[in-house]
Amino acid sequence: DPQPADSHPGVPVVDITDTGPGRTPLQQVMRLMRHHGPVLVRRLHGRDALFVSDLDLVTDLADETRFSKAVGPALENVREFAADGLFTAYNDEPNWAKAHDILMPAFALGSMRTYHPVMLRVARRLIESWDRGARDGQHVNVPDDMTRMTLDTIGLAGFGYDFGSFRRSEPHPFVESMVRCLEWSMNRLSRTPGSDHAAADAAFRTDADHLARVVDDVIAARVAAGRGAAARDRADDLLGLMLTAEHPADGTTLDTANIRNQVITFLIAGHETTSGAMSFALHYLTKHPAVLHLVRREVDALWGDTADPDPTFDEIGRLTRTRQVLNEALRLWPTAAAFSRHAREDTLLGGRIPLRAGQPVTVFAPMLHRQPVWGDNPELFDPDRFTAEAEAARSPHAFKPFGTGERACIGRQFALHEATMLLAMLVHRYRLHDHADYTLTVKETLTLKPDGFTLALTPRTAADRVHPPLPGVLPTPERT
Ligand code: FDE
Repeated sequence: DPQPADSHPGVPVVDITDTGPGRTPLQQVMRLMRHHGPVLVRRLHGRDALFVSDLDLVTDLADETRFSKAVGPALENVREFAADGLFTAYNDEPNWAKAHDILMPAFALGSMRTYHPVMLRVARRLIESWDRGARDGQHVNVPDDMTRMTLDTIGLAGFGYDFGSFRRSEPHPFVESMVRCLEWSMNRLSRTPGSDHAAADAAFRTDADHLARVVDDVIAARVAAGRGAAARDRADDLLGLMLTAEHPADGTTLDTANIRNQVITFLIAGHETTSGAMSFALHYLTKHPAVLHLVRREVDALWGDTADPDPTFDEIGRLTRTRQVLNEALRLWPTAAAFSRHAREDTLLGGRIPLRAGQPVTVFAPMLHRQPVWGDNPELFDPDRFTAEAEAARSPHAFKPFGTGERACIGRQFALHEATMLLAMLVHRYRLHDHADYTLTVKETLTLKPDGFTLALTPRTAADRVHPPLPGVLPTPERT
């Protein structure tokens, strides 16, 4: 349980009990930090939480010899439906190391080659649906469609299961249940002690049971496909590994209950965060024509006039600009905004803040990503912050959208490959019209996404794809 705040001399204590955290608790912390600075204790109903975004403190917390992941209060709530899945497992829970070791190879960079065709197939579903929107003059709902795409991708790539999200006019029921479970996890943090939440808890149980049922279907579909050749071919996807791979240490496989928790975990972790990141990136592209122009140059250089390019795995690795746009979107809005750490032994954080062993500290990425290390205009969207030179000159701890250390995001390469490819394909194919002059409003359901962001689309033409030479670049001399 939390330390009384007055044991942190010099750290401001902000009591939010009167207003509560509201529907946007993360953006509230951003406001509090803008006012009180990058280290603060937020007090709610007498419960204290220490938030930090100071670079030297985050650097200290990344020291794995002194600190490790804490399953903070928010993740404790997520544990109610993801239990000992990778994201929510305690460090010393045997299933964490076991599942981590078994699944790691499936997330190594080389494995992305295997997922590439599936990612491309799902990207084309989105494009088919956006083509229809463009033809009929309909707006597309960006975050909703990104979520369709990422759910289908993780379902097919990870588990050989097709959610068929683009065939539905409403989100897949799994998504609706999942979003309500995440909302319940978030809202449960701000409950007034003694108030009655029986109805909310019962609704949560229904949703959590629904998630478990869908996942049991996913697993059953694979087990039924059973011993056939098709199943053998897919034995190296996530589900195949979980059902068959033996842990090198003791030769055992994961138990059924844990496999269910892992599938729920991957379906959640693998799609909400990634779809939010792509949505923010598209938002910034529509607002920054000069940046959009540079991304167009990059994709046109690769795919030129081909109306339906066939992106290869290696081409995605060459989309430097596109990747920088994504990183810059994740800087301003890290869709998994916070993660928690705790000290292994009693210690002084950053040499100045006393911490007891096990006491949680929350690293708050949205404000870490706006610290002075980012220059004097951190609100400005500028992908040049992620050129190789700029990155080399900056501390690696200044940018933490994927967490840190051994509990950092296992899906990072997966998410980046999927998102970079889709963004590039969209920029190559469409003119993006900010028809509603959209003003960014960020919706929170533990993760972040732009609320109500829609675009109008028209196809780009061959003429759109002809670029004059870059200023300062001499034309190639004519061969004689
Ligand atoms: C993880 C993660 C993290 C960390 C958390 C803590 O520390 O608590 C973070 C921050 C993240 N993650 C983020 C993110 C973002 C994005 C876009 C993503 N993410 C994506 C993805 C995809 C997939 C599949 C995933 N993801 C997954 C995952 C997992 C499983 C985990 C756990 C790990 C361990 O082991 O712990 C994570 N992720 Fe992420």
